[in-house]
Amino acid sequence: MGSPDPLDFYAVGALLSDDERLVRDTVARFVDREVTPIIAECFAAERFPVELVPRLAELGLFGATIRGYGCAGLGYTAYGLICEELERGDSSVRSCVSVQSSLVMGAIHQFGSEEQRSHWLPELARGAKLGCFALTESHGGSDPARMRTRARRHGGDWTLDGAKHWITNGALADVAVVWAMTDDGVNAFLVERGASGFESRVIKNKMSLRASSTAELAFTDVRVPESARLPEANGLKAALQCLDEARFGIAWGACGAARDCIDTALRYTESRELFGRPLNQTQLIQTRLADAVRKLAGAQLVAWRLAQLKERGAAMNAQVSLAKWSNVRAALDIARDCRDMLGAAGITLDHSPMRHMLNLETVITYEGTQSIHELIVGRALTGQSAF
Ligand code: TGC
Ligand code: FAD
Repeated sequence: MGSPDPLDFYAVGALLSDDERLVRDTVARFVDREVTPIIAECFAAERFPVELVPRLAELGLFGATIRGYGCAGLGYTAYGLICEELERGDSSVRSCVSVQSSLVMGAIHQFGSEEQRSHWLPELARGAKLGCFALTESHGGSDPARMRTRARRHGGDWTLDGAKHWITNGALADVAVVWAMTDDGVNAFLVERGASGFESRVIKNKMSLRASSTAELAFTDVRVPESARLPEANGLKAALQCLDEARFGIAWGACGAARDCIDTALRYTESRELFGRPLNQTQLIQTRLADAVRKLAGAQLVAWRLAQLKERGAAMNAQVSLAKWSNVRAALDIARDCRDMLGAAGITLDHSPMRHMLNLETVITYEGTQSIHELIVGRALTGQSAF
């Protein structure tokens, strides 16, 4: 009979196509060889490993679900697997791919003109350019509808004034997708690095996602042409549609972080001897491991099913929200318990669970906090908006 794989208890891997397995194994090899060996040091040094960007591009991981424009044209399950394997390495690497793919390339692909698509997408796909997605403002990220960044029309041009906060890759990006209020509601603008009046400042001393670069952006009378406005991004709905894509990737990514934590705890408790026997022969450790695997297995099945719905264009916003919040919550709880099973050793960067745990504190906050997703699900259950 044998035993199920602890890291894939219900054999989700067996549901994958040969192509999907190839994607998963290729990204897994990349993570084992190029991310895992350097990531603790990057986390300690608060350094985003920019040297990985060309490799991520070579592997076709930027804009992977987009067809044409030099992108891989993969399905949603493959995109999910990419996110899962990358986040097994570190949430910061998955974050970079989520922002570039779902938020920047996704926005340009879905809401841009053909000229904007042909200009930007191939460059972003081959990693020659990096992008960022600037929606959040310091006075209230959960409520972007009340944004204060303003775009005013002057003949054929626009001027942007305002500030954005907590922007992944904000100080590294060649182009920012900036969401701003106009007289006709929310619009999105492509603002290039170096534009006069556009400044960025890296946010230091983060205790989470330290291997990711996060910045504040300031816009003072930044002049951009009408051709920099995404013509189809009319209203906050467009930004929220981009977020749905990224939230989907996070639901998968969380499974990767959780897998790495459980894998570490399984190996550690096997070799650690206490009270004359290996730790993994104690009842308490076994029930804790079983509980971690229960949470992971549920998260994996939700992620897999959500991908099936997305492939058919049938995934609803509330389903994405439940998956994002529930899977990240599961991964965070798993990471904390695995950290504890390693005792004091678990608080060091020699082992991954605490790094994942700290990262997941950001992951449960960005792209909509747990409370926001609970309220989105609550609205779907009752038909009443509590916002
Ligand atoms: P609301 O009235 O609910 O909606 C406005 C319009 O948008 C539509 N809509 C959606 N469309 C697509 N997908 C969704 N998930 C949608 N949710 C709503 C809605 O139907 C409506 O359309 P219409 O036609 O009627 O105009 O808007 P609201 O102002 O009440 O806000 C709703 C709320 C709170 C759910 C929304 O503001 C929200 O999701 N807040 C959380 C903000 C957030 O997630 N920010 C993320 C910033 S980006 C980021 O964190 C990147 S991290 C990247 C990384 O490093 O990985
Ligand atoms: P707030 O909105 O101030 O929320 C504070 C608390 O209030 C939370 O617990 C929240 O759940 C709770 N709350 C809010 N509303 C309600 C309510 N109605 N009822 C009950 N409780 C409520 N943003 C971008 O635009 N682009 C990025 O690339 C990006 N990258 C990020 C990277 C990092 C490392 C981090 C930490 C954040 C990033 N963000 C980004 C911002 C992120 O999306 C916001 O932090 C998030 O949306 C929450 O906003 P806030 O931090 O202002 O918290």
